[in-house]
Amino acid sequence: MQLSRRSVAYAKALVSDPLANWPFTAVARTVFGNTAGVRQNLYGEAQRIYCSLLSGKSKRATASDEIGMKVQELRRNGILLLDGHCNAKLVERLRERLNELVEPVSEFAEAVTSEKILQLCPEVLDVVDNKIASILHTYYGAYIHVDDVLYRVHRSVPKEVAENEEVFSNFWHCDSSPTSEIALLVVLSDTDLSCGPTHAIAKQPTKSVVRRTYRQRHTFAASEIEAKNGHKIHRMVGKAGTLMLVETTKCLHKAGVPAQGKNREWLAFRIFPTADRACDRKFYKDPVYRFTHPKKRG
Ligand SMILES: O=C(O)CCC(=O)C(=O)O
Ligand SMILES: [Fe+2]
Repeated sequence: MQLSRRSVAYAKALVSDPLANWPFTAVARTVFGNTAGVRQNLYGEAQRIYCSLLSGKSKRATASDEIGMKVQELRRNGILLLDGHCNAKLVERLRERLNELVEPVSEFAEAVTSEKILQLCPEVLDVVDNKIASILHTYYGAYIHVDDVLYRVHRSVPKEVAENEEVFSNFWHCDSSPTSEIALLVVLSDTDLSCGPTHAIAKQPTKSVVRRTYRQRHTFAASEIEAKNGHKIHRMVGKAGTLMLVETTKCLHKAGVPAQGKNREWLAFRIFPTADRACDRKFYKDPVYRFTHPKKRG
């Protein structure tokens, strides 16, 4: 009885959205080496190519050596850490304003939504300064826009809860977004290992783990994999203003869990390439997201 109900539900899901269901999802994991999904990989890569071709030569020009090296690292690993990048005054200003706006979302986290931030604290976009924009322009060979920005405060969670429940993306995962997206994470409070930093695994090791070992978010033992295969786990520690660019669709990652009495205040920008110069470094909802997530946004 139970089985037949499950089969009917599966058959319905398969008919309404075949690409978002098994066996397509399983094939996509093997082909792409991430868990973002079929449409997310196909549309994401198409968008990268389209935007780069249409942005013209100016955005494909060679960058300075310093920027060029950072872009190489970002392309190779899907992860780039910029220690203490934002200046202290900007960090303090944002932190003060965002902490006035923050609201509880659960027992363990507080947040400010994208809509509220853009209305009441639009200076968050100052984080995407000339250096970050140059890195991203060179990386994409295209203009960029910000699709979404979120502020969160993560607080400590009892160990037995954090091990069994997903309280705030604390299980290893790849984001289900178009793979053209890059996340720009910024800590607004000094963050050491006890503050529950973001953890991430580079692109190539993620591919091999997803193809061989990773099955489900809560059963993945990353530290065993690190010890056995030498896959480095990057931990985003640093003083307030430290920033990390991550291809969160292609790199397994998770939130660390703050120890008792500790917390982490952080911002996450979701950035896409665009061929439209007028959108560069501004907030703009990405139309590709509508194709990849037909049910989520109207
Ligand atoms: O560091 C974190 O809290 C997790 C972040 C995350 O999963 C994401 O931004 O996609
Ligand atoms: Fe994530």
